[in-house]
Amino acid sequence: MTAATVPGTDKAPTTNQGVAAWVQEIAELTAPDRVVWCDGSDEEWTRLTDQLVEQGTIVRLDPEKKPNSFYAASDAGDVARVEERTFICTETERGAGPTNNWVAPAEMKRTMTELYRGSMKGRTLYVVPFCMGPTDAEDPKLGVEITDSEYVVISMKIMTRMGAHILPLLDEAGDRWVKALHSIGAPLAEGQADVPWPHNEDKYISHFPETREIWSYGSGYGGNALLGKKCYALRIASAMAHDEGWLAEHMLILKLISPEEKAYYVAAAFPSACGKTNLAMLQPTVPGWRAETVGDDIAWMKFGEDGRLYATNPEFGFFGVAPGTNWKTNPNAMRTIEAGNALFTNVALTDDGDVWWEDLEGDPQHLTDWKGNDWTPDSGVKAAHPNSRYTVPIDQCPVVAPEWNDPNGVPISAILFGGRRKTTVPLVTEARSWQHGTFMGATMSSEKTAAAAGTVGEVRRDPMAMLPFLGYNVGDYFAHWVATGKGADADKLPKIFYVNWFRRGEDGRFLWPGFGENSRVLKWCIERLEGKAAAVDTPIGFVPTADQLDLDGVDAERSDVEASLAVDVEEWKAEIPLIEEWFATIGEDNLPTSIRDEFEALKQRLGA
Ligand code: GTP
Ligand code: SPV
Ligand code: MN
Repeated sequence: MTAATVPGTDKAPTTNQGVAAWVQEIAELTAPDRVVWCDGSDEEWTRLTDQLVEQGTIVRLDPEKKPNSFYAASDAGDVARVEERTFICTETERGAGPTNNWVAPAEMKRTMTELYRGSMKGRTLYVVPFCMGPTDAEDPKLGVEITDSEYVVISMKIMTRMGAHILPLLDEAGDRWVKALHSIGAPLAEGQADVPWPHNEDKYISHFPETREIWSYGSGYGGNALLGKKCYALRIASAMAHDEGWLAEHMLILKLISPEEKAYYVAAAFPSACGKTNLAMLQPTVPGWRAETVGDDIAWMKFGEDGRLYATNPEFGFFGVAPGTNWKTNPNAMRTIEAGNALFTNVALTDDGDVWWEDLEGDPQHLTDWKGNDWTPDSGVKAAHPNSRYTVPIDQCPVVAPEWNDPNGVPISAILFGGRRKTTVPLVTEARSWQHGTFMGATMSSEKTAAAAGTVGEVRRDPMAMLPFLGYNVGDYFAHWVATGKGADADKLPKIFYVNWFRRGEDGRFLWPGFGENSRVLKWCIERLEGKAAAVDTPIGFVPTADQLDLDGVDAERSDVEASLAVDVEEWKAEIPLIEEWFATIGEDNLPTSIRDEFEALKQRLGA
């Protein structure tokens, strides 16, 4: 089939010739039955959701319970990001760095071109114009995703600013837009019946940071397929940020309002499934404090004219972990979901057309689990996949900050780094300086979660929670962080803290109650900024005692809180060889000397 014969190819609603030519080129390569330019309208949503219901990919939930909402179950082989199959394709291997899988761009393009050849046969090629971040930004970050998945189109509508209103920006963009190519890699032969979740065993999630392109193949799931999210807003954007002098980070953005009605903005980097969405929608338990949400997963941070660091959320929706979310842990997420317009993936389906997942209220006696099997409490398996998710628009969140869509962003006062560690890392530690905080971020570690395929629970270094999301060399990234601090007015820089909500007692229980109670830790951080709270100067940084935190009415044993705050020098000495190993992976040539200096200073303070 030649391009001219793919119906719809010539219907480009943009004057940007580069976009039209690229769509034509991809239509020619992938050979779909038709090309559809998405407008993001409600009619389009209805048409696509109706079609997906008909195909058996999604199920409409009872509108009385979840208006305009749907349930999808993926194939069991396509449930999470695939880090082993994620590639950073820079001209040199050093460009991608030791933490990424690297293949030279020309070689990757050769391989994938053959995979894409005819990969959309029997399907529709959708063109999705989108913008990451506010559309009225000075330099709006545009993209065009080509996909052959209706599920991806409706997910992109929830997660990004997409559709006809992006076209005027694209018309003016010249070549300042990202080509984001996605195919599930499941062509249909003439007359071949489709399956509910088509995908391909052979998966490639490839990035070309130097030419700002993304090529994704074989997966229809989340971060593999919604290319505006991790692929663009982190991997490609981190490379842009490095070149242009800003930061693209895996961080939530939270607004805290003190009893004196003073607003503070906090950004926090925790690895996948380690509490960003929950902290972003925090309902404080400390009297007098309020919280509002600006973003739950990604922050783009740039210096403003006043010398402060301003953050914007490039996304338009939440792609939240379902299990563990309930009216007690995250009431604001529950209210956001109740408002409707949500897509649930790999949760369980109730007999009365609603959804359920582990730890949600209710005591269902029968469900259809995420694999489509009958489930009862005696089944002995989880009803929802541990990485099951809800996708819902951010503006439905009852505590969304009014300024969430402000193109100038919000000024950040504090940055939190945090991982999931059973031992060693105290509930909260304040860094001595930006450079020390950068060292903390650079050496943070976390137990692996179900958000990525692989072994859950294994401790790995996850610098700034960016290990799977960095589009260039990790050593250059650390240097970029250090330089960001050096180039700024120290008084205006955010203070950096290291937190761990996940420390455990010998019997495995969490020492800290977490969730809304985390507001007590945030209150201490804010009071540190204001010079109002005390701390102990320990070898690893400033750590409060239990007396120095506001624990009035906390839902925890005093001794547990004390244990959560303990700095155990022996445990920290045991971290030293692990950090040494991590730095060896990065390579001394790549590691900034300032980070090495911080490490030597830590060793000295520990007597290690
Ligand atoms: P991604 O969307 O993958 O980036 O995850 P995330 O960082 O947004 O994590 P999320 O807030 O969705 O939380 C992941 C899991 O951690 C859920 O099962 C939560 O219930 C649990 N969790 C979140 N915050 C806390 C906390 O403070 N304490 C404890 N014990 N668990 C928490
Ligand atoms: C994460 O894994 O950090 C997520 C989910 O936020 S995904 O979009 O799949 O990356
Ligand atoms: Mn995430």
